Amino acid sequence: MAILGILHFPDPRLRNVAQPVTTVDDSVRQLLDDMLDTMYEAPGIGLAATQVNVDKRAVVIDVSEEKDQPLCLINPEILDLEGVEEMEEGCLSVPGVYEVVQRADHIRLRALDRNGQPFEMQADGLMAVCIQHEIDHLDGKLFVDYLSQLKRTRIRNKLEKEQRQTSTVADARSSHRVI
Ligand code: GNR
Ligand code: NI
Repeated sequence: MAILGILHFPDPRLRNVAQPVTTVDDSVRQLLDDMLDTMYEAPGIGLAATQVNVDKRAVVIDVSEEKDQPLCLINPEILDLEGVEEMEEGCLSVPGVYEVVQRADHIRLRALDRNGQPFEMQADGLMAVCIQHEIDHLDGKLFVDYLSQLKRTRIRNKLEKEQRQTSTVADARSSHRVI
């Protein structure tokens, strides 16, 4: 069990385009387990390796109510997109921000499972939105990229301010100062 640190917008490392996984070995399975722990703890319904600063095309998702249906996608590829839907999205890398984004509402995809076996699946609704959101992360893309420049700038300013405050508090704590 390990909880990994999650990068926050506008960290440039979130813009990295992740490398395909060449061999699904124990170290990749360990990464997926740590990502699941981190996602459930956050809590979130998905997490991409890019968000925990790992340069691999690996994603974990669980959109179930009971949080008992983990899905691991390695090297996911969209085969087909259909329809349009609007959903309010959030992102663990953009904490506290929720905005409506338009995406396909039905997708088909191919990926490797945690044993390295290729499989295909279809998804719609929240699962389809979440998979597209996670594959975007692997391509260095964030949901705020679909918003207007004005909204994105405001979000960046707000998060930068919060991050300055958080690091001031951390500095004070580590030097035993009271602020
Ligand atoms: O927890 C999350 N919720 C969410 C809600 C609507 C659309 C996408 C998501 S994914 C997000 C977790 C996350 O940041 N994954 O990258
Ligand atoms: Ni996200």
